[in-house]
Amino acid sequence: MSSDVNKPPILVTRAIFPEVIARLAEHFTVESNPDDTLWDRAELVRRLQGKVGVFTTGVERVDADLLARCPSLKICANMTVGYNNFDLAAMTAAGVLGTNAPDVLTETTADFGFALLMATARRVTESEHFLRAGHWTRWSYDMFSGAEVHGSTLGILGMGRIGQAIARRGALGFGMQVIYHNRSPLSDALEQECKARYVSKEELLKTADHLVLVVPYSAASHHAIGAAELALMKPTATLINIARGGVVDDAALAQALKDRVIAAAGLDVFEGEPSVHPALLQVPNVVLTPHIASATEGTRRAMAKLAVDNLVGYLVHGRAVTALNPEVASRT
Ligand code: 8YV
Repeated sequence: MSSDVNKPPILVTRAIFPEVIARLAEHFTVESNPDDTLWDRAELVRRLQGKVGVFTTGVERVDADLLARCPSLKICANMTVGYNNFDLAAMTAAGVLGTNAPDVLTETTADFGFALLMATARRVTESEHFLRAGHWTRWSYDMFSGAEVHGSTLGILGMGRIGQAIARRGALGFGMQVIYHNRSPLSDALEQECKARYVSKEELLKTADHLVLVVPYSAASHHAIGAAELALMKPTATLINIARGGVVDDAALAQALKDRVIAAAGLDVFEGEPSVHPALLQVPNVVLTPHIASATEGTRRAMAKLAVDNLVGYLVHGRAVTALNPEVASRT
């Protein structure tokens, strides 16, 4: 632990780039976790005692119970854009600022969404497993034939920054017709730029050849895709989830993949991850990746830097860069 009596104490919950710790140490007394030990909640609470700030990675649950037990805390800075680990109302009530890391991962995450779409539609991992298992003995006309990507209809559920970046890739790069559903439609100018058309959720499900989920997780989006929604989709359709586990009912999806209700799925996020529903591991028509959509070195550095900017900005200069509940800041 770097220590200086005049520097406010903060906690970094997981191993992170050395430059992050070095920069934080210029301003704070930093307790970090270079061994990347997974702390349970009791350990997290213990280590948060006396800390004014915490650098979090998007999975540490911050709720009323934790805040009551960590009264010195002033800011929780996620290095992720998603912040469903924060009970923001409880944080606001406790006068604790929450920050996230938007924008810096948009294009990288959209790239991955497209990679997963293409791998799923064109059966990349399924065919690779076949090859590695030594089953490839001859060419045949229908071997691993998949779904067309170019010129098909791309559906997007959740049209924030990442959804828009995926829309641009689909429309401009692959000549796809892009339809989307969102809490509210985009402005006309943005719709034109993304070449995307707003539709009802039902039309989205029925019409998309490839449906990409990019909606934030909340009580409202819990199981937004379950058995009933999957039944509305085309039997040739693919479903891609790069949003959050819990947006999809994974048990219902595994059953739908087994029954060929839809053709295939590509999943980067899971309910209860890092556990994966065992039935998903049994079906061949699903591409599974371990929550890596933002995982390029440059982007992860940028995400971590933004969390540091928020900690330094708020605790040293009184102003965070990307505050989620700025009303807290204005109260101090
Ligand atoms: C993170 C993400 O890597 O930013 C987000 O919301 O989903 C990813 O970029 C992930 O949340 C790590 O927990």
